Order: sequence, then C-alpha cells, then structure tokens
Amino acid sequence: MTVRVGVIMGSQSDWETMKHACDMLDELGIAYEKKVVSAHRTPDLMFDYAASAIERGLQVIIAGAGGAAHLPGMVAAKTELPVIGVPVKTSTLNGMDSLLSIVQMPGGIPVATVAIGHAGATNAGLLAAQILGAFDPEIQARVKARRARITQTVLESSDQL
Ligand code: RP5
Repeated sequence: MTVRVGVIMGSQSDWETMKHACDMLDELGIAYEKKVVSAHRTPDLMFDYAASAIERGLQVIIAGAGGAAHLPGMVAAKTELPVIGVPVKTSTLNGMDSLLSIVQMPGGIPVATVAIGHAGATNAGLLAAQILGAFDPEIQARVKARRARITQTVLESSDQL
C-alpha cells in the first residue's frame, strides 16, 4: 500500500495523543508513516521531511506539537500539501498554548487546526481520510460507512439507559 499520510510529532511524548490519529487511519485502511520530527531540536530533519514530502508520494501531513508549537506551521511553509495541525495538551497551559500557536497562522500559509488532544488527533485522522476521499471513492465510502455505524450506535444507545 502506498504511504499517503505522514504523521509527525514534535516529541515522543506526543505519541499518547497522536496515536489516536494513527488509530483512525488504521481503522480506515489508509497507509501512513509516523515519525518524531522536532522544529527546534531537529530543524534540518523537519526541513528535509517537509521539502521531500510531495516527491515521496505523501498527500496529507498531520503534525502534532505542544507548547510553542511551531512544527505544523513550519512544515506547512515548506510543502504545498495540506497540513493538519494537532495541538497537544500541555501540563502548564492545558494546550491553549499549543492551540494558539498552531491556529494563528498569518494569512497565506494555512494549517487546518483541530481540537486540543485526543479528539483533535482522532479528527485529524478523519480529516485526512476525507481529504483523500474527495479523490478516492473507496476511502470516501469507508468514511461514509463509519458515519452510518456511529449513527446506528447513537440510535441504539437509548436502549442501554
Ligand atoms: C514540543 O514540546 C513537543 O511537541 C512536545 O509536545 C513538547 C514537550 O516535549 P518533551 O519535553 O516532552 O520532549 O516540542
């Protein structure tokens, strides 16, 4: 399977959050790669990763980081691929720092920013699938089927009350 999504994170400590994006990609049968790439600790690696992403066949990048979270924005600056930013929850400011760092991109270089933490990472995986699904009916059908399952679960949940 061709690797179509790159999941990167600023630190190994972000994995607890970012694994939820990977879980979603696994569930939807989308091939991805995952890697720790730090904007401030491995800036050259970050540069190379983003600059080579298109030629390596990636179609979407999911980038998670916490604190002064410049990874998604810096990666977005070096590739024309869509970049989805996941603000990782921090112990000091609960991820508000991450959220504002990622979401407040100046006009011109977008980062599609999702919610802080687990839900955001899950939605990042889904959003990547939906972006790919716009050009791939099979993936779109899987997203649709997943939504139908969720709907059914909610409809049946009243029975458990
Ligand atoms: C950021 O600093 C990472 O994205 C991580 O969320 C945060 C803390 O990193 P560690 O100190 O846990 O490596 O670069």
